Amino acid sequence: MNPLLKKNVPLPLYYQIEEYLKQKIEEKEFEVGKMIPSERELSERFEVSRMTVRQAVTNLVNAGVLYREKGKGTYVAEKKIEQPLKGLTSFTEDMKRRGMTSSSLLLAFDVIEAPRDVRKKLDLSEEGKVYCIQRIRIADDKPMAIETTFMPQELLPHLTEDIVHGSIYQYVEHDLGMAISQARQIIEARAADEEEAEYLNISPHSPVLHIERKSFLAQSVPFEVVKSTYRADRYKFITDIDR
Ligand code: 16G
Repeated sequence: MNPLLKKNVPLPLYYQIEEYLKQKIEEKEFEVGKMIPSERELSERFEVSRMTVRQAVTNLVNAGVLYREKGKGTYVAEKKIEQPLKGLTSFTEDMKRRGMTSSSLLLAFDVIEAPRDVRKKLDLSEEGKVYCIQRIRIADDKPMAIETTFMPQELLPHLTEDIVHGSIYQYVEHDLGMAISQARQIIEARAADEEEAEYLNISPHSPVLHIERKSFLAQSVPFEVVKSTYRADRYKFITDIDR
């Protein structure tokens, strides 16, 4: 038996190889953005079949620890951003806290008749108009999410493209002096469609996290419904739970 693997433990070989690769990444022997040894090299190193190695590598690719480049090899992915599910923060604040620079690419800034579901969620009348703002949120020059924000026009009559290039939360709180008090957020897993994949720079059908947030000002006045698509290979959401 190869000394790198343990025989007397009830852990499958591919799992042990996964753990080995993760440890090498943690110890920075395999560096972010660099290629890991080929399947052939790894199968020789562990003295196992290439199928076993492939299983381990595929699992780590699916978990976002590694990524494959067609015709080249398998590389170490950047560590995912850990986003706490506590505290109602904005993208700009989240990135700043991590020492990253945030920016947005504005895809759309329109005033439209609210779609039915949005109208209901924002407690609007039949004629209620909303801003429909679509932004790609970028951190350190990399696209992280596509966000579509709906906000009642009558609540923010002077909103401009310039403002939404920056931080909407900053504008609402600091410039308008309105307090953002709470939100409800739903997270679901999905596969990226063609358009999302292109904007997020991932392959079509890659896993993404779809998040819908409805946020309120004081006195439970809803002020935004935001539908976003986050790269599942770049983000994980963390929550502490008490019993
Ligand atoms: C976050 C929020 C989004 C909010 C935005 C404001 C999620 C899923 N979404 O991206 O609801 O509108 O921040 O960001 O957390 P800004 O102040 O930088 O414009």
